[in-house]
Amino acid sequence: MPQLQASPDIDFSTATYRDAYSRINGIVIEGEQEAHANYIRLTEMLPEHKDELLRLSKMEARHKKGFEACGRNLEVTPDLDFAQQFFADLHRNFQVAAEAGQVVPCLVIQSLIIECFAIAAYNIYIPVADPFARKITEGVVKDEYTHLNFGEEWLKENFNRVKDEIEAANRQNLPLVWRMLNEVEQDAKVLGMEKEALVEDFMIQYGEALSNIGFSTKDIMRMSALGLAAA
Ligand code: PL3
Ligand code: FE2
Ligand code: FE2
Repeated sequence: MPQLQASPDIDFSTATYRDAYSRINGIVIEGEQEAHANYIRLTEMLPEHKDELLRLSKMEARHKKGFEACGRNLEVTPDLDFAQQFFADLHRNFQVAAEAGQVVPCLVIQSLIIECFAIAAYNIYIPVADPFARKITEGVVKDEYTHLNFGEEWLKENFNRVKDEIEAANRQNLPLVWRMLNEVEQDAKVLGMEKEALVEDFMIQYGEALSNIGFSTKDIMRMSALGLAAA
């Protein structure tokens, strides 16, 4: 069970490790930056939750700073151009929904899909991270569960009214996650993270979230299988 070992045998100073880290580090910095912006944008659609959403957005800004420090610690420059491309499709779908005032796809994209993706990635990364990054990531992942919970709670309260919209947002955006996983597979492997473990953890987090919101097991199977064949 290499993923569970406390001190994996990884040399964090090799050119290969640092090259892969420049893209992964770029991805998490860009992801945290977009999450920060997305929670601020959500205040326009959910003014009654403004204070809570601003609190979440500030946490995302802190996460970004933490991961910037992880890159600096390894003397790596994050590849932010690559990272913007990596998130471009999800980013566009969020913007289009926000402009149309559609809160449901925005919550599905940010609070369900992106947060579950982050939780899976951070959980798998922690046991293979360098000691500095491990400490930072352990703090970050705790926060991400509260962000996921925000989306779950709102979607659960409005479940009957928004069920179809959640399914539509899932159909549009979940296949993008599998594409993103494929794009990051090689670099993640260099960092000691297996794609299978990422997929498995993501499926568990996402399935649990859908279940908490009110979907049946049958719905969850149907929804989370979408596009998975491509992974
Ligand atoms: C929202 O709070 C955070 C959004 C960040 C999304 C990150 C996705 C990461 C996928 C890349 C897998 C490698 C992770 C390595 C961890 C440092
Ligand atoms: Fe975050
Ligand atoms: Fe988050």
